This record gives sequence, C-alpha cells and structure tokens, in this order.
Amino acid sequence: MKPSAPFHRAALLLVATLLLPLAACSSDDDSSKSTDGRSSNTSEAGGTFDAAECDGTAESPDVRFVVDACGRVVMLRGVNVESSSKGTTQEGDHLPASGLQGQAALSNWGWNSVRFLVFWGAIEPEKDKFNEAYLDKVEEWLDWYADNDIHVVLDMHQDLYAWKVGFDGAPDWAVDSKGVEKGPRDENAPWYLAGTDPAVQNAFQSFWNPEPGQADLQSEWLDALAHLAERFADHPAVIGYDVMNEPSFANGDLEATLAIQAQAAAGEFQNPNLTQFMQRGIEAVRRHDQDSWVMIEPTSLLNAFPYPGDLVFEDLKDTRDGPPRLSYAGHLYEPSVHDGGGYAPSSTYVDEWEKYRSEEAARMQGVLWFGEWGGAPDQSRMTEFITEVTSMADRQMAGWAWWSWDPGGWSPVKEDGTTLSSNGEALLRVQPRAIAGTPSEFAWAAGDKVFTMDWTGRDDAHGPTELAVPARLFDKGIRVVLDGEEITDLGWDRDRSVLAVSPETTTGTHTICLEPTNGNKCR
Ligand code: 9MR
Repeated sequence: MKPSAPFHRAALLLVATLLLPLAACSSDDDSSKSTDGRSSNTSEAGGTFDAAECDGTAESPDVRFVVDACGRVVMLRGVNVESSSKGTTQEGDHLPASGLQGQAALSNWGWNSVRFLVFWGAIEPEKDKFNEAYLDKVEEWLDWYADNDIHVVLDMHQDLYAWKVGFDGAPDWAVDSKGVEKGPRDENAPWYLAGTDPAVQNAFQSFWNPEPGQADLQSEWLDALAHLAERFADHPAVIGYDVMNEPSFANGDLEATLAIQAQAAAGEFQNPNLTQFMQRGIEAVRRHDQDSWVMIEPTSLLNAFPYPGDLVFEDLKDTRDGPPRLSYAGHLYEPSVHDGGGYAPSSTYVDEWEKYRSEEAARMQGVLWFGEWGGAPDQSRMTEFITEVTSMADRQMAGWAWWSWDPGGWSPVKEDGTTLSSNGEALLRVQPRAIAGTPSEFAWAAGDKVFTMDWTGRDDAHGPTELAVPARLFDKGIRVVLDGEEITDLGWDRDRSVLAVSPETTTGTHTICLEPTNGNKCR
C-alpha cells in the first residue's frame, strides 16, 4: 500500500471494518512427501543424518509448535509472496510478478517459509471448473520452495471480497452485490476505505449472511479450498493452508461493524458465524490432507485493534487423528505504522497484541503465527517497530510472515529485487529454522549480535538443528558455543545463511550461543 496521510481517529474505525473485516516439512508429513528426498534436510552437520528417517510420522511435542517431516520443530519465519499476484481483474496469471528466480534472495535472511497467495477466482474461474493450468503454475513455485527447504503456507487471499467489487479474491460468478455496481475509487485514499462501497458490503452480506434463495457461497469457497488441499496434500513444500485472508464483515454491514467496536473493545464480541466458517475450513482441508496445519484468522477488525478475539476458540476442533494441527493466524498491523505515520514511542499496540493473541492461541490449542505484518521503511522508528515485534515473536516462540516480498515499497528488498531496503536490514537476524527437539527459549540481541537458545532433544526428531545465520551480519565470521564447547568445524552454509549443528547426544538438554568471531559473551 502507498502510505498516505498520517493515521487518525476517523480512519481508525474504517481500518477496523475493512482492513480488518468481520462475520465470521514440509510437514505434511505423510511418507510420500519425504520419500522424494526434498522435504528432508540436506545440511548434514555431524554426518549421522539419514533422510530416510524422516517419514513424517512424528507428531509435534506441543500444540504450540509446527514440526517438519523429520519431527523437528519449525519456527515459521518468512515473507508473503506476493501482493502483485492479485492483479486487477479475475483474468491474468495471478502469479508473483517478481518471478521465481527472484526468490533466491530469500537466502539473505535464511528464512524457512513463505505465505503464498492464491485466489478462489484463479482456482475456480468458472463455477465447478477448477483451473488446473493455474495450479500447475503454482506447483512450479512449490517445487522450487521444496528444492530450497522453504515451507509454504497456501493463503486463500481476498481483499474486499472480489475484483468485481473490491480488489481480489472471489470469482466474478460468486459475487452477489444485489444489483449494486462497484463505485468510483479515490486512488489517493488508503485502499481499505473502498470497503465503504455498498457493492463491497452487499457482496460480503451475500457471502456471510445469505437470505433465502441466495447461493451458499461459503460452501463454494470451502470446496475450492478442499480442491487446493487435494492437489497439494502430498507436496513436500506445503505445510499449511490459511482458510481466508482477513475475513471481513462477517457480522453484518459497515454500520453493524462500526456498532460492535465498543463491544469488541470490552471483549464482549463473539462471532459464531466466522467461527463456524473456520471450523468448516478445517474440515475442508482434512477431506484430503491430514498432516498440514490449518491457519485460522479472526475478524480483520483485530488486526488494527488488539481487542480480545472474536472467535469462539474452544469450538474450533481439528478433526484429524492425533493432536491438533491448527494455527491462530491473525495479522499484526499497528495502525499508524500501516498507514505510514511512524511508530509512536507511546504505542501500546505490540504489548496488547501479545497479551491477547498468545492467550487466545493457547485456548485454541494452536500455533501462534503472524500471517502478515509490515509497514513502509521510510517512517519514524520503523526499525524499532521491527525489533520490538521480532523480539516479541521470539519471546512467544511464534512464527511470522512479513508483508510483503513485492520488491520496493514495504519489501525487504528494493526495486532491483536484491539490494536490501532498510526494512530488510532490520529483518536480518539469527533465529531458529528447525530444532531437533523442543525449544524452551531463544533470543537475539541485535546490538551485540548474540543469539542464545535452549532446547531438549527428542528421539523422534531427526537431522541437525538449523539456525538462520545471515552471512551479511557476520562478515568476519561467527563463534558458536554448543553445550559449553566451542565448535571448530562449523556447518555454516553462507550462501543459504543456514548453520546446522548436531549435539553429541540426541536427547537431554542443549544450549547454543552464537556471536561474531571476536565476541566474548558466549561461554
Ligand atoms: O499492500 C497492498 C496494497 O498495495 C494493495 O493496494 C491492497 C489492496 O489489494 O492490499 C495491500 O495488502 C494488504 C493485504 O492484501 C491484506 N492485509 C493488509 C495488506 C496491507 O494493507
């Protein structure tokens, strides 16, 4: 988004309603995924790693963690790919304009995951006819990610419902705006203000609250999601599905949405309509895929306002055999940062977000994952914002996906697709990619460039523990102390920014400390 005027109170209500609307290892770890060898890790520090042991049968040691086909805990960290896929009409290829070759730059950060945008209108442009040619193209991207050890969450994206009334999402045939045409747009206004368009609201109403005689569009959406899961259940890159991006207006129209703000602020707003849709989303994925995680978003209202969540968390149940594989996937958009107005020192947003969302993820028995967060680089205290959010994520051992890759703008890279933006510089950090055990805590001190982590090994986790160690941060090299001993033979792949370590014993507690070559903080 192009940041416009600084954020102000009047816009806040609208952000709430639109941006954030209402109503409502590869781990797919079946053995077919691991036998092709791509889902298992190939960086074999220690030399004892047998990829054949990665049969995808290990369950997560805790509902708060994702695991890969090797049973290692995966801390999902990466980026959304990408806004450009939306296009401006249902027609078009709906693939990232930056191109597959541009993804190699992800190795600057050692990231292990992407949230990849797909669209109902691209999957099913004509009713009941799935577009396999589009899905074949998506598969080419998935193949590349699998080959490069990057997990993918497929995100059923929409912005203001559909191209025909808003920006993207639903196919033209699934838009019922009750005879109202898309209104004129002020190209200089924030995009989400287009949610005031009666055509958008009517289309959402038809989706969330159909009247007798109207089509059951929710079931149509879920059938497209189920088809996506059927196509990619066995793909080694796919680790999750995001049921619906930023669900909006599930409780009614704009007026009704504005009316619930006070209720929402008081923690009294619950949204059974959206809860039921998300439960059906879990079941739609499980028709074909028992192993991936299902990402569930609350109303988009909560992205800008860290109010208590609206989902009926205890009603969301995974129907797979075995422990639940769910993720609570709300977005983190500090309103002023989203609109380019800078990160005020007095902002309490990140603290409140942490308090509510971590407690709600626990109630849902899900992995906490910020499916989107970001902002323009050229605003005050953006680096502080990034540092605070990433530190919070580490404290919570939560995953995140930056919005978005699209080179230029908010991206970690400038228009050329490789030079780091100031956002990219701030996002360079040491963090876990895959942990052959169960982490108890980890932290990155950006000032001293010191990373520490404690974990307990598990017999059912195979392969090395991997950290993202961006080569650009340590031009003179690194010093690593594992279980009190300095490692002399480092398994650090600088091209991929991945460090692999294997403690002498698999089980038991382990600790790692990493710092620049000449550091003296790690003992
Ligand atoms: O950043 C995107 C902006 O350029 C587009 O105009 C807008 C509408 O398509 O979408 C923005 O991306 C949003 C994403 O789709 C949903 N979450 C919030 C993102 C930032 O506003």
